[in-house]
Amino acid sequence: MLDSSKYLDFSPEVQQAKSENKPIVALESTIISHGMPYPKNVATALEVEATIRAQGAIPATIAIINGRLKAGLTQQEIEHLGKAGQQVPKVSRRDLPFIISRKLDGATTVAATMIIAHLAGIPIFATGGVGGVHRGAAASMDISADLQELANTPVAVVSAGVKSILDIGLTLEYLETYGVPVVGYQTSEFPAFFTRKSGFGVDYQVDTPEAIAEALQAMKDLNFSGGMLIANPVPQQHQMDKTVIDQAINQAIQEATQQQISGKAVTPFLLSRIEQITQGNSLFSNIQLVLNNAILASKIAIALNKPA
Ligand code: PSU
Ligand code: MN
Repeated sequence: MLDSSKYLDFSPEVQQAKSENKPIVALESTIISHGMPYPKNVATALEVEATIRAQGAIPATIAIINGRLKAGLTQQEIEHLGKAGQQVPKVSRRDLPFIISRKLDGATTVAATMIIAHLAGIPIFATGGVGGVHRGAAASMDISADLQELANTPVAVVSAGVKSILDIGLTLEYLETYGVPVVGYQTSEFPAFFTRKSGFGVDYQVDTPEAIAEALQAMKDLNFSGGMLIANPVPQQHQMDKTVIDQAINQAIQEATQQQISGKAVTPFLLSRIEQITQGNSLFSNIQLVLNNAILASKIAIALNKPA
């Protein structure tokens, strides 16, 4: 039998929640170190945790500290990941073995967070946006490892869709090929992170957390291997102007091409340039949609915990 305790530590709060069978929501840490600037990244991470507790669930922020996989961080550890920012390695699936063996710190992407959440027995995870198929991927082959993780690891991810730094249509095609259900929460349209609409539909519109939990329970009972992508649109009042955000994204992509940014640096580069170009307006929307996702993930975690 798999023994993850050699590598994985639970925080006291998450340990207790597990022993009392309380609902738990996993959170990622690349968004802290690489997705937002200090000190708003730390304030947001703590506010997301508080939001989950206020809903009646327990947050488990996931990262790697000194080579140990962590389900649940201390406030000091969150502060460290936020302050050290880009100096903390961004860790996806392929990086995990070496960050562990070299006893380094790591900020986990959606893919790595799903792996650790699964080891920790946490089936639901809230974030802002997931990685996907980049524009121009036919030439660059830049496709986030997040999509393969959604195909293989049974953890449901609540996001606000994907940013149009990606090719949204190809991202959805990829998910279809790998059998990942794409669910719209109270929407029939897949959201584009900063805006509620993308022009693409979802596979299933689901209107209650309980109905999402029922579908997840069926996947679990039938031992399905992959996850689910739950798309929760940014609240109407925090949505961005489409023209403004499209222009910022196009400019950021153009700069990335000119500066020959490649590999794992692409997504963090685009995120920080978009924030600078929009003079912080996109950061505000980003924070609001993450909080909104934390609330929905908490409700799903609570619904999953109720006996059927
Ligand atoms: N997209 C966002 N915000 C983010 C990320 C993506 O809108 O913070 C982060 C997530 O951690 C995601 C990772 O898992 O970037 C994807 O990186 P890549 O495209 O290199 O796989
Ligand atoms: Mn990539």
